[in-house]
Amino acid sequence: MWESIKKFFGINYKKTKNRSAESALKAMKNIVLFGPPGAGKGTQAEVLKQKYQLVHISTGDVFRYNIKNATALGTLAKSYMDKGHLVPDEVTINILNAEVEKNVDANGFIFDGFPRTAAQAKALANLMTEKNAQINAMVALEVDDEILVGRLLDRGKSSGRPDDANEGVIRERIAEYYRKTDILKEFYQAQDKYYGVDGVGSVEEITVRLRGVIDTL
Ligand code: B4P
Repeated sequence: MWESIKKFFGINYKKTKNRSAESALKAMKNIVLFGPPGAGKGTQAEVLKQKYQLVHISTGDVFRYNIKNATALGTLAKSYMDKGHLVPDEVTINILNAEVEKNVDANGFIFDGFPRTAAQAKALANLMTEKNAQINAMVALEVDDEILVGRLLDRGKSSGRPDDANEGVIRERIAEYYRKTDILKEFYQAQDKYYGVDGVGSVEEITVRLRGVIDTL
């Protein structure tokens, strides 16, 4: 199974015997916070980054910042986000790499909303290998689709986010998740790094559940 997934993602993990590389592997905590749109990734990442002193990278936030500042990247990202589609991999992967490079002294990262495709997962694995680091866990917030739609419509009343304002666009985002993103569970399951957490309850209750996983890493 893992062999076929490795082939699918084109991954070539090199085993290192270098001691400093091994200690880097131990020292850093890198977590992929995963889940469908509206699962609460951004909400929980805000809490967890303080708790564990990790750098929080949200590709969605980077795109929204660029939209707000009317950059070329913002214009491009908006043309996809407004339809509920994913921004192309090449652009998103470059953004992620640049965000990681800005934080060379980090204790580790919370990746929020990245990876979302097979190509992004492959790029993240390669980046970690280059840095003698690894992804310690994919922690997934599990929430029913109808609850997601309700949460996002609710946020749309005040957020000003066009992708939250229209139920059709919200449902397209969820469909895009099942088309391109959901498959990544298998990728991390095959490495024994997948942890599913019930994402329904109060924000505080869910943080306790997430900490129950992260504290064991
Ligand atoms: P993102 O910015 O990643 O965000 P999201 O999917 O909308 O939501 P998230 O899960 O973070 O939910 P949140 O905490 O905000 O993506 C936006 C778009 O950017 C994508 O559709 C795509 O176009 C593009 N994009 C981003 N990354 C990309 C990538 N890697 N590749 C390609 N394209 C990419 O919570 C949602 C709502 O629920 C909030 O209102 C919150 O208050 C509420 N909530 C949270 N927890 C709750 C709880 N426990 N109970 C009740 N409500 C809760």
